Amino acid sequence: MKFQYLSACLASLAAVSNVNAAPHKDPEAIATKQINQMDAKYKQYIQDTIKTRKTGCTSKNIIKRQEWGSLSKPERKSYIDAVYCLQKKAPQGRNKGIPGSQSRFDDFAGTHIQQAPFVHFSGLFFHFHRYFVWLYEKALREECGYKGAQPYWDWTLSWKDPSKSTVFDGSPYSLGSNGKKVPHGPTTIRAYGIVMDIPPGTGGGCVEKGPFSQDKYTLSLGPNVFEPYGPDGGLGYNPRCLKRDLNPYWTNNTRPAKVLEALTACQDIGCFDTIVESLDGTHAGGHFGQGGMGLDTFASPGDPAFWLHHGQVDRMWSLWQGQNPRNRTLQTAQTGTAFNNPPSANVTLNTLVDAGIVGEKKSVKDVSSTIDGPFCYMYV
Ligand SMILES: *[C@@H]1O[C@H](CO)[C@@H](O)[C@H](O)[C@H]1NC(C)=O
Ligand SMILES: *[C@@H]1O[C@H](CO)[C@@H](O)[C@H](O)[C@H]1NC(C)=O
Ligand SMILES: *[C@@H]1O[C@H](CO)[C@@H](O)[C@H](O)[C@H]1NC(C)=O
Ligand SMILES: [Cu+2]
Repeated sequence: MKFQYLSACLASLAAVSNVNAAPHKDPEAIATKQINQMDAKYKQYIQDTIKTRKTGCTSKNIIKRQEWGSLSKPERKSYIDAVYCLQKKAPQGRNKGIPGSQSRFDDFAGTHIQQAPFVHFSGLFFHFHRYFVWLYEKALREECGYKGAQPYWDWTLSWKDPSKSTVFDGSPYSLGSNGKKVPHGPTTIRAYGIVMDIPPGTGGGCVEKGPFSQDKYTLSLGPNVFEPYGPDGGLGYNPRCLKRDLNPYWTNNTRPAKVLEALTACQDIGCFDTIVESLDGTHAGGHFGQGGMGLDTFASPGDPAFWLHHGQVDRMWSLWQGQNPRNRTLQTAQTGTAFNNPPSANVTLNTLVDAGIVGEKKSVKDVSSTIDGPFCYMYV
């Protein structure tokens, strides 16, 4: 029965020789269409809310975050140059708990290592990462003269083969290529009480081509969750190349149907978080699909692609909030430690989000909206 349906479907696809012409047969095309409708509803909400405003976040000053591939080549170049700039700026964290930091860029990676046990598998996951990406965007703009917005990586455009993504295609307008293909076994990761073997992907060595390849970027911090561990709990200086290991097995978990499932399954943020952070969910799919530093749930911001991946995670939260903003924007759930271990207080709107040395503490309430608190941006 299943096979008959499949062959009929393939026959009809072959007949029109255009997958998009038969969207009723392709579950991913159907999911994409529904995600686009949710995206339109989200944008409408933001635009309707700010259009009559004279002060605060208005339609004049809102920052519009775009998908990486929709930026022009000069725009992508200016983003890459700003990241290089941050990687050359003097660190501020060396005598503040991040002894291995060589730059402002490393300050951010070190802050993530420090905060990791509180901001993953917890009620602070979305809040911390929203604030953290915003602080990074702010540093690029204010410390490195970047004029644009933080871009995002829409995984659903490249889930079948991430090496074809504009983020990882290795061109001068990407964030560098896959890692060099080197034979290797699985990587065992240990974090938050989880032990997991990640099977090898399609690369595994140093980024070969494009920005952030071996000759252009040296990673300073980590690893924290796989061997050989870096010194001082990953916060010491451990110079080496940036590795990647693009892996379609994992990016399969970022396909449109998975994104749609996460966006539609839950009315409450605890449920939504559990689906997004699940090991077979979209968040892990993007990290593990990138491989290399992406496997390190503590030190992963050392790969510049982290910031585009978490742009998309934040976009998913924004889309979910935007479907029922009055109910969902200020929801909280869970506690402030991974799997509530060790046990900690419930997260409330007054809980403080700690950004260590890269930003002052802000309340959960303040970072819950991208337009009502100190932030003023949207995803387009
Ligand atoms: C992706 O995952 C689905 C569901 O787990 C599976 O049916 C499918 O074969 C996978 N596709 C690829 C290309 O691995
Ligand atoms: C949101 O809606 C749910 C029911 O779907 C309700 O239980 C909850 O109290 C609402 N939350 C807020 C913050 O309005
Ligand atoms: C924390 O949240 C749980 C689940 O929502 C609730 O059962 C518990 O009473 C809360 N604890 C406190 C101290 O508010
Ligand atoms: Cu994180």
